[in-house]
Amino acid sequence: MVEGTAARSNREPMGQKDMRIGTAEHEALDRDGYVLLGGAFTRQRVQSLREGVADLLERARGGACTIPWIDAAAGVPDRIGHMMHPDKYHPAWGQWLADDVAADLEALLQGPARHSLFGMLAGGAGHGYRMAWHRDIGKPGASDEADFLRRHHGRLIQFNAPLLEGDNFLHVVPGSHVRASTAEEIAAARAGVAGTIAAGIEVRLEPGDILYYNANLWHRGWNPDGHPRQTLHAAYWKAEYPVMIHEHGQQEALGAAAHLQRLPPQTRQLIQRYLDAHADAPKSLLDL
Ligand SMILES: O=C(O)CCC(=O)C(=O)O
Repeated sequence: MVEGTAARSNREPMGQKDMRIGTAEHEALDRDGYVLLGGAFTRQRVQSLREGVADLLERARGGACTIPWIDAAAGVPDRIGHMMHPDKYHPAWGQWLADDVAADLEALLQGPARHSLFGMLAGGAGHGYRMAWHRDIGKPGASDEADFLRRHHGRLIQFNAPLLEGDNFLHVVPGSHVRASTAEEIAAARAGVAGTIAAGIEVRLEPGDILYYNANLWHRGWNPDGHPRQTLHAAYWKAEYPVMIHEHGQQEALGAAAHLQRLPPQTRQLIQRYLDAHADAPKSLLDL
């Protein structure tokens, strides 16, 4: 890895949400495969999200829902999925999406967005977390790899938004999202956690920041010493994409009438579009 960090675009929190994504942010996403908005959310917003997570952990400890734990006694969760589902939902994330995030997503995708996945990357208690370098749904080495990546670029967006300080656990290879993989990248993926990519950089995030990125950027999660981490992590697609295999199976949980009714309108719309895009025989992105 080179010594480098992702450039940040500092923005006024709140009140500016319609203007947050402009030419510079689109250019960054197209050029680098990611855009980092520094200081995008207020302290109060971060606090409400932390309280939502604390409440979720408390509910899980009480048996109201199930989450994976690194150390249940110490209250340290492992990565949690499906936090928009009724059992793990908290109004803090529904309100945050509606007030602060939905407009960014739709500006970056240049059109209506739909829910795909929403959860939290978590770590702590000295429990090491190491991922191999990867593209999320790519075809490294395929002859049509670059065409495939270009076809879907700007139509999916993923984010990491940390709630704890010093989040430098995501590594990325800038500009790797719309070109064929290099021999080094393919070898790194094959080598698993021992793989290295010289052009990889660490993304340094603090609470209130958000990194929007193309999930087919070469990247990895890397927290070998198991430092505390709570990072909201979610993915959205342009609404016209049918629900695919990797995100399928949420329609029953998300479609419960009482659940939909309690969501703020913009958040409900993101979920409703997922329900509308349901496919009985879902495909892989590789086949779209
Ligand atoms: O830990 C991270 O920030 C990255 C997670 C990741 O790469 C993945 O879920 O595919």
